[in-house]
Amino acid sequence: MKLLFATKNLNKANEIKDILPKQIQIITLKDIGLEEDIPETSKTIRGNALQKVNFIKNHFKINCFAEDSGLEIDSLNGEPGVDSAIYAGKHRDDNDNINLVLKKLKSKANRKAQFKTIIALKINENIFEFEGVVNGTILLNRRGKNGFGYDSIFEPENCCKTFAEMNIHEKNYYSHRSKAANKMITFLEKTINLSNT
Ligand code: ITT
Repeated sequence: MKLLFATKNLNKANEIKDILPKQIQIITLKDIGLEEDIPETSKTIRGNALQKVNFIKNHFKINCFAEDSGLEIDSLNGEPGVDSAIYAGKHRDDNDNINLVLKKLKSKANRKAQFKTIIALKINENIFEFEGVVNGTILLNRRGKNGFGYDSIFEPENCCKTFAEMNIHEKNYYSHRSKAANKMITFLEKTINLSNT
């Protein structure tokens, strides 16, 4: 089965490719020649995932999935949340976003947070949603060089490494994205004859 993954984020694409069974092949936005940004104007993570998948289906008429993810910090009332990519501004800079989080948490004792992913899958005209959440802690300082976004300051529960200290397989053992993707894979394996699509 061929499915378009509507993302411009190569890290996300690599993480998901790492766990997909070989019967599911990913097509990228590059493969369909889409260079413009897909609008993400919703106030929720779920709304953005739906917006991305509907945009692709309406314009290209192909089965696809999209995901939106965010970091939700308890003592910041769920911020940065849906604004995770642009927390420190529209220039979308991971380093600036991390600095802002660390600054806002400076006086806070509670550093609990969660990463959340919602995947929206559109097959023909039907939409299916899959959620993945991982709880953890925001560290005082960055640790590790791998990954992207807030990986270097997030340590998942029951682990002593940040996501940025893990390789892709280790991150996929814990991550919000792999939890949502594994639910989608189980759904596809149960409901669709992958070898005939
Ligand atoms: P799309 O093309 O898929 O939209 P994006 O990078 O714009 O890619 P989002 O809109 O979902 O992705 O933005 C989510 C932001 O949340 C992302 O830029 C990171 O800052 C952060 N984030 C999401 N998942 C993350 C992860 O696994 N590790 C670290 N940061 C993550």
